[in-house]
Amino acid sequence: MSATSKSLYLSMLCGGLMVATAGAQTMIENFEQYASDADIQAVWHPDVNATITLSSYVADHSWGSNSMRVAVSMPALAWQTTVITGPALPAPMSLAPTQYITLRIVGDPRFTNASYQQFFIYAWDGKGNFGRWGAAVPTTTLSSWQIFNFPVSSVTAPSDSPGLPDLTNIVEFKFYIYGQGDPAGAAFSATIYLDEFQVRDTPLTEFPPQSSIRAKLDDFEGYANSTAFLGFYRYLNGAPTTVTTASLSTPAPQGAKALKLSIDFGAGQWPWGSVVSGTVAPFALPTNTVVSFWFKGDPALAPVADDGTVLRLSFYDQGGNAIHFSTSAPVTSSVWTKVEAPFNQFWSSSVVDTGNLVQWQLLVEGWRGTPDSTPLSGNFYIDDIRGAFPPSLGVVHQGTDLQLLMNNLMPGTWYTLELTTNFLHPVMYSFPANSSSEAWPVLPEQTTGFWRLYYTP
Ligand SMILES: [Ca+2]
Ligand SMILES: [Ca+2]
Repeated sequence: MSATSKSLYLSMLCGGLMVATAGAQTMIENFEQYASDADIQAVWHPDVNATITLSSYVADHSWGSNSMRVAVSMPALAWQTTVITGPALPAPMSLAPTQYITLRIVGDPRFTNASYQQFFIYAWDGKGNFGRWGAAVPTTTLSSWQIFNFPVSSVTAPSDSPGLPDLTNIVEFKFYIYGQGDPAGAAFSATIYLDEFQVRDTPLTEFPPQSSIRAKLDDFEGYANSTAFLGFYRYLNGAPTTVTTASLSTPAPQGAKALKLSIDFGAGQWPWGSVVSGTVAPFALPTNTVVSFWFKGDPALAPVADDGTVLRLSFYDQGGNAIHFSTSAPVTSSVWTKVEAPFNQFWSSSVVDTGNLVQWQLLVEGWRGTPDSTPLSGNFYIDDIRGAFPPSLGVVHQGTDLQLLMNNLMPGTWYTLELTTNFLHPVMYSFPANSSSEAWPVLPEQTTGFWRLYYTP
């Protein structure tokens, strides 16, 4: 017995060590080693349009008490850019394509003065080649820390680089802050903060706790007319040559109203039109969610349909990152189709906080086509966008007793719980969920039990 325990203990320890390796990260700079402005200015060197100082402004979940404050002035010059040069690394670094370059950053709403505002991390190799990763400078009006996670594999070579860097021999990093496009906007000054510049095997994510679910996204019953609809939704089209017009349509597969999108697709390739919802209180799409909606397309598009003929439903988190579900067949179908989108069929090119989504978008793309494709119009109908959330069951210990734990409940929804010990005499209880999780006692004398929990949408 003791040999078994010993080998079990050892195998658990190995598991722990492997996890540690898989979660490896290298902190390149966290600004904790500096005691004064002079200390940080001796190591990091801005150009004449920036001043760097040591700051005690740090993110809630960061380690330590220091960040770098960068005050920049952006004259009204096309492509105005400030460069902050970091120290030569103590030893060359090797970055794996599967890793992430991660940085904490606080942006500044004053960057909205510019028609182009990007923050880039540049990396040099030992032979003078360099590449970069970048994203828009955050301009949220709520001053707060954001996280950039750039896949190492997404490195690109700027036009003035002799070539992509050798990622196994990185010797120096610099930060480039673009603060003007062409033509330049008005001159402005801004302040950003940087911290915890690191290389990680996984993206750094610090999402807030998951919000509650939102069963009904929209059934379009609540809008008196298209003006009321456009008080909540706005149009977003792929190009000015595509025009979307929304109205309410009767009859509908649910209630009395459905949404009608009349889209005049412009000439050329990839034309798309969409409506984007207003921002709502954060809601979650748990991983067992099935989103469903009714859709009716337009056979007028059938002659031009190709792999660019797509219906897409997207959900956005508070950082503007989206998950998408797309399907093609309903776009050219003249009959109402109930489209079901399980969570695992949504896709994304970024890290999305699916526990706190705040917006959705309904998009129809006409075709991939060719540069010669001619304009064409179509009418599309949508109704009753909702999420279904199968509840889950588990038996857990509560002190010395057992209890049945019911999760993924929708507060306010009536559920039916069936209990049986022998399948002959099931007992049924109906109850309204008061929260997303509820417990049911298991009687001490009960040695066998079968439970079933369900609701009727
Ligand atoms: Ca720090
Ligand atoms: Ca409806």
